[in-house]
Amino acid sequence: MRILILGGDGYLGWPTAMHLTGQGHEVAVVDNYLRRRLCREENVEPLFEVPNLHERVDLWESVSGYKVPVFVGDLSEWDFIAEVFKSFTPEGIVHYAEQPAAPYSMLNRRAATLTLLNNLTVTANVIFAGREFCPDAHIVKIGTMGEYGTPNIDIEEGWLEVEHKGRRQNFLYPRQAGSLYHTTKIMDTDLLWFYVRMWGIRVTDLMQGPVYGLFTDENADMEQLLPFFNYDELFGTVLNRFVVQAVAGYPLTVYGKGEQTRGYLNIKDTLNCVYLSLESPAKPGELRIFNQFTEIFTVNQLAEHVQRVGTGLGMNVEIKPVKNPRKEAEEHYYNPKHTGLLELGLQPHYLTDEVLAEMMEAVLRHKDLIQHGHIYRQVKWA
Ligand code: USQ
Repeated sequence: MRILILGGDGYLGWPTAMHLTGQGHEVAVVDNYLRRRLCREENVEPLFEVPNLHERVDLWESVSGYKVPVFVGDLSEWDFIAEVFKSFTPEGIVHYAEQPAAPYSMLNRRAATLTLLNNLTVTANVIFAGREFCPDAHIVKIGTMGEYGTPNIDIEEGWLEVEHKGRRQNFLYPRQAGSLYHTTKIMDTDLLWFYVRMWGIRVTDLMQGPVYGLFTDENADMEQLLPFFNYDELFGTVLNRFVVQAVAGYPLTVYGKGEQTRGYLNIKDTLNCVYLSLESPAKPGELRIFNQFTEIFTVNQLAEHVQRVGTGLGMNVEIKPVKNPRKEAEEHYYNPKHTGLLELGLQPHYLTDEVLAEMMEAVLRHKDLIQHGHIYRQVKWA
């Protein structure tokens, strides 16, 4: 299959490109280096330097033999996206091309506007370019479990059947996000759902939980092929942050009560979920939604697990609850369904002591680069 990866430079985009070529697909990547630019502007560079896309593609070709064409440009510009879609004519489109960080979206007005404009304009352009140049292409969009928020009822997989005054109708499951970033993902889903109904496009929307990890089957032997690894408050996700904090001897930053509960997954499972979705695409006129995570943890459980494994490796790991910079429920009900991807064949990689130890050992090799000042800067959400 010809697969176009939008956001192919990112934490998930680049590993996905390698994984899909390894599965025999023809892959091209597109990126405008927005994530790199924002990290530089906010002085929160990832743990180690990562080669640019052209360099990564050359390295990957040298070890695998696969050639991945690169398009560098801004997908919110119509002329650019039209050119890319016209020349590559994808059958599958993996859409990661968004400002991906909730804390960044809450930083200030400029960051909020950038997140809104980028995420919505790119999603709209993907829909329009798909319609014009490859109307049968299947769009696999990365959404987020954060679209649902933390309601006091079970979270279904995308849809909820509502009975009202004796009549029934299936609706998108009610959404109420906790950050502007998550709100743009709700708006993306609404846009996609509108054009699924209007034009019969085919879409899989993956409601993903926080991802952790560095290693995939494709990069394990070559450090230069590793993805970005952010550990700062703006772009780092919680488990990656805790691993770096443990290695740095920085007390683990549990926000508030630490009973915030989310569904997590290993980066290897993200790649498989995208692969499985592409292999059995949504039908024309279908918005298919999967909840994409494999295990549920509280922040306290993650911190205790990191502390136990770190201590076993001879580290001195303290847990120190800090004032929560976010506005979120710190104790809540959480019971989301997640059977769709398992039914498609997902075989989860769970968070074992070995997985955590492997991450800690990798971070240990870069310990000197950890900037303590990047870890907790208290971007207030409200
Ligand atoms: N948290 C801490 N301490 C920290 C960092 C985070 O207690 O040092 C807490 C947060 O308050 C939150 C939970 O850990 O309750 C998860 O935070 P996170 O930063 O790992 O995840 P989040 O900001 O929600 O966003 C991440 C990704 C985003 C994805 C989302 C899935 O950046 O792209 O959409 O995870 S979800 O959280 O399910 O919405």
